[in-house]
Amino acid sequence: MTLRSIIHYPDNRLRQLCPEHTCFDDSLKNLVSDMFETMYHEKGIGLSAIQINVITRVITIDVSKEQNQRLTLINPVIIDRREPIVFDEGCLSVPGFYEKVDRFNYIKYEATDIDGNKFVSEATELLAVCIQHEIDHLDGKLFVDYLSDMKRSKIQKGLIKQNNNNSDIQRKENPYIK
Ligand code: QAP
Ligand code: CO
Repeated sequence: MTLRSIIHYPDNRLRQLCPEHTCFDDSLKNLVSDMFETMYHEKGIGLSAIQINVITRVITIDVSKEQNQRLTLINPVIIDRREPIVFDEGCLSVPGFYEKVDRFNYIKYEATDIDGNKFVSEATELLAVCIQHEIDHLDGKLFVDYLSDMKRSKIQKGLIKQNNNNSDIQRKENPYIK
């Protein structure tokens, strides 16, 4: 188990279209275990592999209060959606910002589990919204894309400031930042 670092908006690496995941082996189990560890550590309810710079269609979710109901979705596809709702969303890649987004309150979806078995399931409310949000990540999409230009640029400005202030990587690699 290893904590991985999360890529923050507006990093362009979050804009890639992730290809289907094809290999159901120990390296997948290792990836999923690192994703849960990182997600719990950062107090998240959902994480997509692309957020830790692994470009493949793998998602980890746990929306339970006790943080003990792990859901791993590989190559998930929504096959039915009903009941539009507006949901106040955040994202581990957009830390500190929350905005209302149009989603669906019910989805039916298919996915593959960690052992490579395909299944169909349904979700409502927070879990349904979380799955919609995470599948967007796999297509290079972020919740900020649904916002007005003004709201999005305010968030972008705030995060660029944050990233410059607290990034050890930038400090080490960029001699111009003191
Ligand atoms: C996506 O988001 C989601 O800003 C998962 O400072 C969010 O886990 C789906 C988080 C809401 C449905 C509804 C965000 C943690 C976690 C932050 C997350 C932060 C710390 C976000
Ligand atoms: Co997110």
